[in-house]
Amino acid sequence: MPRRIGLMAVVLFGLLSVSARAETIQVTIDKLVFAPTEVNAKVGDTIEWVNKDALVHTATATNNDWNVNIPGNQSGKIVLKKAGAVDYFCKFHPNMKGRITVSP
Ligand SMILES: [Cu+2]
Repeated sequence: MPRRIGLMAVVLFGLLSVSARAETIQVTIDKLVFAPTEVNAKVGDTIEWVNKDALVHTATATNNDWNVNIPGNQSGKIVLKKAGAVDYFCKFHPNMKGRITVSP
C-alpha cells in the first residue's frame, strides 16, 4: 500500500509540474512580417515579440484585449490571461497581421 501511494504522488507531481510550466513563445518581426504568423499557446504563457526592424511596431489585439508597443530593435511581451483565438495587427502597418490561439 505505501508503495502505491508513493507512485501516485510521483504521477500527480508530474502532472502538476507539466500543467504549471508556462512557456515563452517568441514571434520575430522582420521586414514588416510577424513570424510565425500563427502561434498556439496556453493561458499563462508569455508571447515575446522581437523586433528586428528599425521601425516601431505594435502588436494590437483586434478585440482590444491588449496592445504592446515594440520599439525598433527591441522586444515587447505579454502574458496570456484568456483562452481563445486572438487576431492582432500593427497599428502603424495594418498589413502586418498575426494570430494567437490560446488554449486553457
Ligand atoms: Cu508595424
